[in-house]
Amino acid sequence: MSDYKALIEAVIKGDIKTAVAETQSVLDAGSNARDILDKGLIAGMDEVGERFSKGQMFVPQMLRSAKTMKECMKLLEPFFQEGDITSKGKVLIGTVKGDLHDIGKNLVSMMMEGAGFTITDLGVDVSPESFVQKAKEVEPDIVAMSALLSTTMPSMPRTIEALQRAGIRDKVKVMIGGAPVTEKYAQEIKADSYASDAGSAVSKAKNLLGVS
Ligand code: B1M
Repeated sequence: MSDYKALIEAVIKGDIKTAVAETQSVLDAGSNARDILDKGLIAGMDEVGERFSKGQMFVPQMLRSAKTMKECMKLLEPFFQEGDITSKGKVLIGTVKGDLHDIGKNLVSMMMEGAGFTITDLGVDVSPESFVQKAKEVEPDIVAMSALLSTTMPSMPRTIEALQRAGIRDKVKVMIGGAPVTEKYAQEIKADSYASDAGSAVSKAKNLLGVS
């Protein structure tokens, strides 16, 4: 059993060098990537969030921790690739308007890509109009939205309404997720699916499209 204490500490401190070295060292010791992600990197970010809520950490430190996590994720990325040749479906993904959080969204993209979906990633702060414009262009099977702020969640129903106005709501499935988002909210705004984490986003996407 690996101990992720040093990795968690390095993520909290935003110590990129130590965190990357620790990630490599637990990988070399035989830990699996999923475990490192969940029990090391995400556990560290959860503690960062806690400390931020209590006023013990501030935005610049949060940013540094986010950068640290991103650098470590680069080492884990190859382990999430399943190497499928044919696409399981097209996914258009973005973090909604007003929201700059992209770590969770990138993780969802990465896992979906690894599971064989073709991803178009619009990045962060994506307006309903941008989702619609790109959806017309790439004709995705799934429009996937991420929100990390309770204040940006209303951009999700706005995007669904915009898809409706553009006449493409019936041609796509809508999946939503992000820390403040819930299954109940997904039902309220008539999204087709909600996923609580990147792993379940993959299985829910497969269910939505009826692929295995
Ligand atoms: Co922000 N931030 N932040 N932040 N930040 C939170 C989200 C917060 C909970 C911290 C706190 O107060 N405890 C809080 C939100 C409160 C709320 O509204 N409920 C908050 C706040 C308030 C803010 C600012 C307003 C702070 C300020 O300026 N005063 C500001 C807003 C900026 C903006 O977006 N307009 C802000 C800024 C930032 C940084 C830029 C400094 C940085 C983001 C850097 C980046 O992303 N490039 C940041 C960070 C790092 C965080 C915390 C600490 C970590 C987020 C994260 O990356 N988690 C976060 C606290 C926390 O979540 N513990 C916090 C790790 C990531 C893997 O998890 O993103 O949840 P997550 O993704 C998960 C699932 O949610 C799910 O799968 C992922 C992995 O399994 N998922 C999906 C996500 N999207 C999905 C989509 C799907 C399905 C599943 O389908 C489509």
